[in-house]
Amino acid sequence: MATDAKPVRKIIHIDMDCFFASVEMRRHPEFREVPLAVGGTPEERGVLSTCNYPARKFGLHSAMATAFAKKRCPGLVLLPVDFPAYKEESRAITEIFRRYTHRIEPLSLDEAFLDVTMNMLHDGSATLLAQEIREVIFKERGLTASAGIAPNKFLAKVASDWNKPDGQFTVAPDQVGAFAAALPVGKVPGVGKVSERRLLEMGIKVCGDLLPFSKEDMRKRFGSFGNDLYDFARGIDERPVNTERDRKSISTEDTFAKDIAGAEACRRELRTLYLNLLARISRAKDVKAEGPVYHCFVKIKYGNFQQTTIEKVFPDMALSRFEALFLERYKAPRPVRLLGVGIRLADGEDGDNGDKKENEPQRQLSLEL
Ligand code: TTP
Ligand code: MG
Repeated sequence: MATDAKPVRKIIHIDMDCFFASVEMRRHPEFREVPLAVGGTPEERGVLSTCNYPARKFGLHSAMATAFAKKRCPGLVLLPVDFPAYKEESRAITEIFRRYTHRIEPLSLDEAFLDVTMNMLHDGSATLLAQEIREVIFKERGLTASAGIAPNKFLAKVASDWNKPDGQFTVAPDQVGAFAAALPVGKVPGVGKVSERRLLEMGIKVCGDLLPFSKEDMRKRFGSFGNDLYDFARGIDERPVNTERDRKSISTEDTFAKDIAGAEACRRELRTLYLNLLARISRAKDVKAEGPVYHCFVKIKYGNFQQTTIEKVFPDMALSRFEALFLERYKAPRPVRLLGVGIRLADGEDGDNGDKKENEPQRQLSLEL
């Protein structure tokens, strides 16, 4: 065996089952067995964010117009979207992931890749590890999750759908080629309805049908995605679990129960925030907060929701730097609703931005429907 061979990676993709609806069913157990959807009302021409599995039996799904859904399923219970609750739940689930690995790439509020290559809790069985993570989520949070386990992100993501809901599926390293070859092209992440139709017109139903095409051919037909498709058809995906994505700063902020007013009151809060920031920085292992310069910033949101941020470069990140920034910008004695302090990171550094999972551009659009 070649000594420079890369070790086989172990990637778990976790996707919560009917996430928004599950959080609502936990609050309202009486809706567990009846068709339930979360979304906008027909009056506001809303759409479903998601629906539970009893509702899916009626053909209901995300992004369907609520008015249409109600016609299809007159007994449908509709609840409004409670975004803060789902965000909080997402944070709690991520905390569970962190017990097993810090290589976490959230894709949206309810979905993440975990690189567990180094975790030997079950003698290196990522399958048993995924089982444990799902059990812990259920025990501690009362929600079910599905998981896919594979040597790369592409296959792990596909596999998490295989036994959904409340199930998991493993693609072992020696099954990769066969699994990919048999995969219907429409299941490949990134192949939308249009590409799928084009592929079907070419007589290509499963990834295996793509094997005779050269990389050049694939690029001509599908542009830059052709490269990925060429690899995916062979079960290859070298993309790392990217914990650094969009992580540009590390910060902490607080919205006060009651607006505070005056420089003195604000300075007291800055002190608490500053200590919090230091704690965050020390927890975020890969952050190199060792200078030579620090891009410090302070955020102020006033009682009227007007917001301002001031940032400057300093040779250190002393509390007095943040106080100086605050005093330079604060319009006393206006009431302050929120204060935040942070440092901006140079590209490539790893932070601990709790809001990172909202940065996935495509999903963010749909999540805010
Ligand atoms: P998904 O994981 O796509 O769906 P889901 O968790 O509801 O159901 P499944 O069991 O099939 O995984 O999306 C996660 C959440 O994102 C979902 O609960 C609601 C929200 N969402 C939207 O708001 N709009 C959308 O169009 C989609 C697809 C999801
Ligand atoms: Mg989901």
